[in-house]
Amino acid sequence: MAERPRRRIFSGLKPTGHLTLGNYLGAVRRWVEEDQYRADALFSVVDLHALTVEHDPARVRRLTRQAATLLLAAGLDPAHCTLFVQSHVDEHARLSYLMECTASDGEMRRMIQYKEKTARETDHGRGVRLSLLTYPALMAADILAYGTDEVPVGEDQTQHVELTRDLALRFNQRYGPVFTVPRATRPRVAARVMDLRDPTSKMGKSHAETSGIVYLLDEPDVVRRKVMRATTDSGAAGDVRYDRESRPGVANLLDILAACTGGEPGTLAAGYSSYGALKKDTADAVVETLRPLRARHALLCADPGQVEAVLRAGAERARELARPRVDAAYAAVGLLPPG
Ligand code: AQP
Repeated sequence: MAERPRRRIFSGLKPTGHLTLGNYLGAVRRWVEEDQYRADALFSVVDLHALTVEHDPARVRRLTRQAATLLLAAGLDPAHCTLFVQSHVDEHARLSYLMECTASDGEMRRMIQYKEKTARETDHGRGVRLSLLTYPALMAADILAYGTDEVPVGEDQTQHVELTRDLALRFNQRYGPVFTVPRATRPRVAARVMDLRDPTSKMGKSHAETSGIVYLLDEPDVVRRKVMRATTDSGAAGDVRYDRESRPGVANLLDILAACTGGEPGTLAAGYSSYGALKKDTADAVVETLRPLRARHALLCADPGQVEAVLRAGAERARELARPRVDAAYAAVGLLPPG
C-alpha cells in the first residue's frame, strides 16, 4: 500500500438514541474543531452496532439520519473530512469476521461494556445477542480497515481501542504487516460526562432514565431545567470543590462548564461559593454551546437531499480506502482471491 502523507483518524457513534452532551464534549467537538483539519479524518454513524441490542428498525433508520445531520450541524465539513454510514461500506462486516478469528472468547468477555449491557438486557428480561459479545471485533474492523493512526473517543471507549491495538499487533505478527496500530486520543476535559441525576454513571444516549441527560436537540429551557436539577453532593452548599471521587456531581458540572468555556475545572471551582451559581453558569454555557448547532440542524433538516449526497460521496470514498486493506487481510490469512 502506498505511503500516506497525512495521519489518518477514524471515529464513530452509534444510532442507539439521540445524541447527548456527552457525545459532543467527549468526541464530536474535537472532530469538528481539530481532527478534520489536521488529518485525513473519517467519521461514521456506526449503525451495525445499534443492532447489538433490541431495537426498532424504523427508529434506527431515523436516528441514523438524525445523527448524520447533527454531525454536519455541529460543523463536520465534507470538504475536510469523510462522513458515511457504516452499513454502506461492506468492508466493515467483511473485516469483522477476520477480527473474530483473531480475538479470543476470553478477551471479549472481559469488556466492561459487555458486562454492563448484558446486565441491562437481562434486567429488562431480554436475551443477550451474540453480537453484543463480538461488537468489539466489529469496532476493531471499523478502525483497522482505514489504516487509522488515531481514534478520538471518550473515556468509555478506551478499552475497546486497546483491544483493537492488541488485535492489530496479533494479526500482523501472525500474517504479516497489514494493519496500522492505532491509539485512542481523549479530550482535555469532559472525557467522561456523567449523568446529571446520577453522577456515578455515564451520560449515555440509550439510557432509559432521561432526566439527567442533556440531548443536543433539547430546547434551551429543557437544558436549563435539567442542569438546575442536577444532583449535587452532600456537604456545605457553599463548598464548591473539584473532587471527582468525593464530589462527583459538582465535579461533573465543573467539567461541563470547563469544556464549554475553555477553563480548568479546578480553577473555575475557586470562583463559586454556591452550587446554585455554578448550576446557573453551567446551564448558560451549555445553552450557548448548543445554540449554533441547533440552528444549523434546523436548516439542514429543511434540505435532506444535502445530507444524503454527503453520505453517498462519503461511502464511496470510504469503500475505496478500505477495500485494498481488507483484501490484503483476506489474502494474508490464506483465503484464495477471486480470479
Ligand atoms: N458521557 C460521555 N462522556 C464523554 N464521551 C462520551 N461518549 C459517549 N458518551 C460519553 C463518546 O461519544 C462517542 C460515541 O459514543 P457511542 O455512540 O459509542 O456511545 P453512547 O453515546 O454511550 O451510546 P449508548 O448506546 O448509550 O452506549 P453505552 O450504553 O455503551 O454507553 C464515543 O467516542 C464515546 O466515547
